[in-house]
Amino acid sequence: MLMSFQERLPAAEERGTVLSSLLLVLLHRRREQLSLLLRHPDQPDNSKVLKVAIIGAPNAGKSTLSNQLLGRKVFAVSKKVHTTRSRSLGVLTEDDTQIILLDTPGLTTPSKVKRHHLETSLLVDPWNTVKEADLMVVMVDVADRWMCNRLDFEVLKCLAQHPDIPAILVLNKVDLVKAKDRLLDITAQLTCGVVNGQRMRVRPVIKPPWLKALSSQRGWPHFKDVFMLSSVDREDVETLKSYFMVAAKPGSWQYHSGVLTDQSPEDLCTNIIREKLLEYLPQEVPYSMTQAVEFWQEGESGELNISVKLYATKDTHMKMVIGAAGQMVAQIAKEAGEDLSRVFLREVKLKLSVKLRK
Ligand SMILES: Nc1nc2c(ncn2[C@@H]2O[C@H](COP(=O)(O)OP(=O)(O)OP(=O)(O)O)[C@@H](O)[C@H]2O)c(=O)[nH]1
Ligand SMILES: [Mg+2]
Repeated sequence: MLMSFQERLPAAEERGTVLSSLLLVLLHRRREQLSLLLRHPDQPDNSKVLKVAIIGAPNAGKSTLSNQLLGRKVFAVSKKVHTTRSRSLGVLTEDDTQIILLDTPGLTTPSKVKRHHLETSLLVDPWNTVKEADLMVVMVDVADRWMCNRLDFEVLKCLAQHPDIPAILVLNKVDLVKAKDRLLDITAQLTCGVVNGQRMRVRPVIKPPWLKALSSQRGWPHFKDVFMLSSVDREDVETLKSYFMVAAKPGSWQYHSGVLTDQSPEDLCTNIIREKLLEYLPQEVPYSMTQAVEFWQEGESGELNISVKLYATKDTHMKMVIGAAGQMVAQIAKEAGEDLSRVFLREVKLKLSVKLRK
């Protein structure tokens, strides 16, 4: 089925984008997706590749950046922490170059793993997959006053454990910072004033003496480059994308150009629904919800009919998800369905039902 579809494609040069979009449409069965993931990469002779791991604190904007780089929303994004629960990858194939983006969950603590129902593997080795990367992107939310003045210990540990992998610093959400000169102070602190082996020529950051004592643990003096950007700004994202394209080295592609992500269609669906639950439900409520895909079928005119059951652990939570006269669950189904239509490039009719399961 995939083969005959590919043969009908009009122009070879459009393959990257067209194929990735269209083949994803067909990926409504895990078996088909696996066959695509396992298919031999269709690389040109002069193929180049770069595997980029994006790490950072929860909510830094890692998934937003990944989506923007891919040009499609394949990762869930929300204003709440721990939107991403497990590492997944996005594949950007353009011309002769393949960029593999590893979107990782934000670092966490044992108490949060329990509270937010996260995978415990995140604690053992939060960024296990980083070791496969050719480039590490450390992302920091500059609008978060608590997080932006020092690199998190887990981030520093990760950098120290992989000294041979080049790392760059990305200061994200610059649109939210009014006094732009603050960005230079933040850069000086997070890089210990050294970028690519060169001491930065910025005005010194004046720190109280007690802060100076901690200075050796605050930043990382081995970043190759620093980017200050807003993941929601197309132009900024293009600049970073060009940097990746230039950094790519001759090597074999890992995936067929039709692959956009390694998430299964079902996972894409439940992650997008989770995103809406995180956006709409208060505090800890969405973290305790679970989901089961009950029905997944292609209709006669090509539309996807999907039915998902949402399980709440408390009666009060269930009432919140349903909302007055069922308005909340209807809104979530509508928005998630619209997002999924954009992901699968076809109409998606999403039905959600809510059940209590203690
Ligand atoms: N204003 C602004 N908001 C941003 C920017 N980048 C991301 N955001 C917002 O920040 C929030 C968190 O974004 P995510 O992409 O989910 O962050 P994450 O790092 O993947 O978070 P986890 O998966 O929880 O670790 C969302 O509400 C985004 O819309 C940016 O450049 N500017
Ligand atoms: Mg994320």
